[in-house]
Amino acid sequence: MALLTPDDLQNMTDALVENDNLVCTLTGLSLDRLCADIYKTEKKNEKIAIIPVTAGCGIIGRFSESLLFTVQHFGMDGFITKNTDIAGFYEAVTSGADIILMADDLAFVAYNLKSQKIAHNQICTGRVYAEILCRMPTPDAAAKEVLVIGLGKVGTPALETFLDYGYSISVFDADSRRLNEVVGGSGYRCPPNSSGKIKKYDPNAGCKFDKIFEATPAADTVPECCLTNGSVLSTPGIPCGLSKTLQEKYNVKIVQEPLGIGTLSMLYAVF
Ligand code: NAD
Ligand code: 2YJ
Ligand code: MG
Repeated sequence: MALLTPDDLQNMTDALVENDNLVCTLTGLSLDRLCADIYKTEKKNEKIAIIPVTAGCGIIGRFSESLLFTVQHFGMDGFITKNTDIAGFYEAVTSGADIILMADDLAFVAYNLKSQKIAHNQICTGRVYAEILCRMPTPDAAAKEVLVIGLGKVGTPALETFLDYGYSISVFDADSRRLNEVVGGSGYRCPPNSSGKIKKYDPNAGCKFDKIFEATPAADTVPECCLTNGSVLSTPGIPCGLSKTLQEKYNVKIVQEPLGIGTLSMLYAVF
């Protein structure tokens, strides 16, 4: 389980603003409007409580603050509870919170106290980063091709989105067992009815991809042979899987931000 670090979050406020602009250029929708359209929900003045959690590895510097920035940047009312953990939960509820954001080492959730809707960060992150690629216009409607690198808890829900949009999906994971499970349509969180629509990425076949999704905790996962000039990489993975050299050589546009995009997706999932 990859935990965020305070360093990962150092530039998140700038990154969120820059990515919002880039997503708008690529899709014609701001992140806020994109999430509203994904979940068919709208915010209604909900009060959002962020509860710092000390369990496991403990409080991560800048984590709660980055969540509060995200909430306020998108025009919502939020606060960080003074208390942590269960005392923080009590404080959130008695202070009139409608939605709670809280994370331990294993899960980051949004919970709507009124509707009882709950959202999981990994699922909502995979979905929104995949939707960004799906909503970009494709020059040739028949050529709906995407390369997905990393088939874990974030990458797998992204596959469902690509399947929903009718994409032909090439996949790669360093774990060959996981790769075979996904291509075979079996195993943990594998999308149903995917058989025949997901194939193993073959770096020797010479295929170039305009759209690439990456969700791994490793660097240099995006190979040069899959790139073409102007490829778009939508990647929640930390650190970035594409080297600066290849990014510049192929003029790759990269959607990547460490926390806020996934959090916005979670909030719209529970509105
Ligand atoms: P995971 O461990 O469930 O899955 C990661 C997958 O990547 C695994 O299947 C693993 O085998 C594969 N992998 C590892 N190294 C690889 C390599 N060199 N090449 C190809 N595949 C490789 O992790 P996850 O929960 O899916 O998270 C993936 C990444 O996304 C992590 O870096 C995590 O921190 C990040 N993340 C970011 C956000 C965000 O908002 N930006 C949100 C959630 C997770
Ligand atoms: O409240 C805090 O400061 C900490 N307990 C936050 C813990 C954050 N958790 C993670 O980063 C885990 N990887 C799970 C959430 C996935 C989000 N990338
Ligand atoms: Mg994010």
